[in-house]
Amino acid sequence: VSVEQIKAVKQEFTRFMMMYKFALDEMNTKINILQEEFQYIHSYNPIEHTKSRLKSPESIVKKLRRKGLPLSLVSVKDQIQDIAGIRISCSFISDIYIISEMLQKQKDITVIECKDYIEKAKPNGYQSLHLILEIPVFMSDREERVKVEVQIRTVAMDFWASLEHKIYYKYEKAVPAHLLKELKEAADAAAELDQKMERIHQEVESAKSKEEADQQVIYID
Ligand code: 0O2
Repeated sequence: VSVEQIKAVKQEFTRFMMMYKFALDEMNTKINILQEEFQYIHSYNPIEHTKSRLKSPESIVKKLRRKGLPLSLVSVKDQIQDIAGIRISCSFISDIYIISEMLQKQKDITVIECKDYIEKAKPNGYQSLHLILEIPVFMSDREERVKVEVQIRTVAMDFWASLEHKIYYKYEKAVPAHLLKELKEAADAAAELDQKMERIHQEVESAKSKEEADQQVIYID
């Protein structure tokens, strides 16, 4: 293999990853717009925080190997759906579905997949709403449709998932049974807390709406 060939491959890969970076930028802008506008109209912010990342080349290669796929950009583009990933943490369960709906309704977004691990949690207790969305990215000489994975969850679900992820990697995927049991109990406790917070939130929101409606009534003597 010549130096020129290596240079060309490197350049092609950098261009390929740039496409995902632009898709992340676009999706982040969409989320920021929703957040800002929602805050203005409803006087509350449905998003606690967001975090986005591009999958590292090492993780991409690992995933290709795990799935038994060939090492090519075509198979990466077709088969790996989370090269560009955004995680949105919300305060309440209802916020998750509000954000998801607002994104899914946008005309330039194609919904490739929607996995609801809130409606039906994973056996280990994992909860989250996963969307695979495709958006157009316009570059100097071409237009590409690029996939972005959006994970939407509550702060409690996120807290649990980060601990579980750490434990999973610490024990190199052979987590002791007692820890798995405790993690499942923690997930159930987090789900219960989310439901309780949701009930309180709904009560406060309906009191707020009633107050606003009352203020709009004009009394004429
Ligand atoms: P990382 O390190 O976050 O990138 P896929 O493997 O993505 O093609 P799969 O497994 O059907 O297909 O996707 P799914 O179920 O939508 O899960 C994808 C991502 O969700 C994972 O990415 C994790 O980020 C998260 N996730 C799913 N299950 C769990 C879980 O049990 N615990 C935690 N902590 N996170 C989970 P990666 O690529 O596995 O990992």
